[in-house]
Amino acid sequence: MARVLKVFFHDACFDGTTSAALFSAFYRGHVDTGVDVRPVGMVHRDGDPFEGIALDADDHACVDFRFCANPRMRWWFDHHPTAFQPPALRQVYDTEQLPTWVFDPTAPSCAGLIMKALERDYGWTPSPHLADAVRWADTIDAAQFASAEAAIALDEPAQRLAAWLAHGRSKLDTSRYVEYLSRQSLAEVAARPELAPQLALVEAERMRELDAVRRIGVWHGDVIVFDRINDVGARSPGFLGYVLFPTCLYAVAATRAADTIKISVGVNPWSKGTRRHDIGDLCARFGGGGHAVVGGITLRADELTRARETLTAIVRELAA
Ligand SMILES: [Mn+2]
Repeated sequence: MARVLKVFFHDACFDGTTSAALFSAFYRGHVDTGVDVRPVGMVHRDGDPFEGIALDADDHACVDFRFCANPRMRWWFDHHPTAFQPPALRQVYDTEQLPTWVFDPTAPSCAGLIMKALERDYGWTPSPHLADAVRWADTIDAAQFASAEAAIALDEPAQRLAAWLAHGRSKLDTSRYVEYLSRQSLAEVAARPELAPQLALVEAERMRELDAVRRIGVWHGDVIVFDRINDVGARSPGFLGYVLFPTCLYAVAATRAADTIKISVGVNPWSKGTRRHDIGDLCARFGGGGHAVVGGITLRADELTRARETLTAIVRELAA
């Protein structure tokens, strides 16, 4: 029987899935060629996101997602400043100093952090197609685009796949996507029959979405707010918000899916204004997390009142 590796990754995220694909390829290439890799998508939520998650494989890794103090989580890589929740978990990381736990909040992407760490510690370098995906993870996760228009372009396979991931497909889909990406280039994965039709839909939806987002934006000072809580299944506008409302400093979106309500907060990367808040800290105070310039809070779908209060409180703080 093949040994099983579970790789927990930040779901619905280009960096998270690229990190998982990269680590899977490393494990197959360097640790155990016959390993059976099972990618598991994770979402940020209030409390311990690992509660009820079985660490029942032969080996476990967690990438681009919160620190898990369970010693069975042998591998951990992250770059989120809010990785340690509660913050006391930082002591476990500092005390144990496992060489297989790597944290660098200054890394633009987790995939980039993993690539550097694996080369430094194991002399392992990825295939060119994975190195290319890692470069895209750096660009996309750190929003290093020249303009909001460039950020929402769908010309490159990486950008079409990132848009598809942001649309929040099922966990089964992202797990399979990670498996594909660990073996094929972004262009090859995007052309797969399981994915190509979905990517075409993403492009068609883009035009309709621009119209919808233009209609629902509401200003609070220099904060643009997209409240889509009553429109179940509607998505966070992401960079579309900055294309349509280029003078905003902050964008806040509230969205609801079948089982979750999500509040996303971002600083306009192309704003001439000066950021007044640490978004990750702000979101962490409401049970979420993130980076200095982007973060979010995920609540259960039945926490409607709490979601509304959280949205109001966050907008008030940002606009003040
Ligand atoms: Mn990331």
